[in-house]
Amino acid sequence: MIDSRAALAARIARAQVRRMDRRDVLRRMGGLGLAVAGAATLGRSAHAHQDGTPPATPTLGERPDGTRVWRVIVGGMAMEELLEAQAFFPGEITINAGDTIFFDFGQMPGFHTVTFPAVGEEPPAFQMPDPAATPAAAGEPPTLVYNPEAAFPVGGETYDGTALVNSGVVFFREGAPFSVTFPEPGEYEYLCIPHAAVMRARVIVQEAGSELPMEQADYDALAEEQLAAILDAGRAAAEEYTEAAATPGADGATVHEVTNGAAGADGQAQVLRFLPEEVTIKAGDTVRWVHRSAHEPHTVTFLGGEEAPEDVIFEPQPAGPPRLVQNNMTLFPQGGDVYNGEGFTNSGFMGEEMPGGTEYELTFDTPGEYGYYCILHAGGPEDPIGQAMVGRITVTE
Ligand SMILES: [Cu+2]
Repeated sequence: MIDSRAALAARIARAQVRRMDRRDVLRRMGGLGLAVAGAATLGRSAHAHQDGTPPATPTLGERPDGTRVWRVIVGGMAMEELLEAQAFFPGEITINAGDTIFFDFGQMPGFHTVTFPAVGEEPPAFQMPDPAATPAAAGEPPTLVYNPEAAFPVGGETYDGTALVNSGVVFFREGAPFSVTFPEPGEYEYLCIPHAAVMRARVIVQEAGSELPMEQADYDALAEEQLAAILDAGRAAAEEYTEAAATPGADGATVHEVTNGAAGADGQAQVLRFLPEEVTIKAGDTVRWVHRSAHEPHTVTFLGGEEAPEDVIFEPQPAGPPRLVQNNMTLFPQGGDVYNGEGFTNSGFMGEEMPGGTEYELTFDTPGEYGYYCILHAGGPEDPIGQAMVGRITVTE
């Protein structure tokens, strides 16, 4: 698990050789441009969208042929509080055969998909072992790639239950709106693949011309209520961990506990923060980060003078979309258990069933100020505290 410095430097060098200029890749993919330049991180996508033009929005309501266009909102966010709501709003909608639903990813989209698997079938896996990679040596982790069936659009925009329809990850849509038309009556479950643990919802399609139980305005009001309840649960979760609990450690040192992301409302509310963000300790003390975010992974990452690694490496292909390779530098723990400001030091993805587990400890033996960040929810440790998932440890004599 713990690389030597030399091995680590070699891995960084390898990763940089493989890393392509992201904008170049995106241009080849069809000019996705700035809006996706930081595709995998919430923080960067937020910056990029300030320059983007708003996506075209389909006209809601009745069409000349009597069918309707409805709206469901995909996820929600309170950016200024670093809270994310992982749900569809409303969670259930009843429409008629022939109607269309516009899935609104919003102006500040999260890392979401809208995915209707064929009825009775499992949704595509999000990541998988790279089919093109040579098998990993014993003890080495396999290379993972994002499954193109999950990351990119599949199946057009008509869903009748017989075949997969997937929006792909919103960042790869270049702002193109995603709407689905439902020609066949039935009850259809759908989900967001990256947040499959909690982000699931349902469309009920009645016979054409049936009486509708609710209007769009009713669903909008319901959506607002559901979003507010989830964000409130996130606020309550954040308030539980405002202080770093201190417990005695070895040799008179102290262990300070920092919460690495909290969750509420059964995981639909995600607090994308370290709680508390700033902790002052004495040289020799240990910080223990505890992951409390249910299914949402986070990292604790100190760059130690190295360049910030990309989490996803884009590899252009002769045809079709690029391969999206998961960087093992970010996924797996790196560095030792003492940090003095030098050397890339990373918890790996934390969470149950994640390589970094639910607890991560580092001892600090050298006075100084050490900024750190979550690779998945900030651009780097220099992002301002409070505007992305970053934190700071101040070590005194
Ligand atoms: Cu995070």
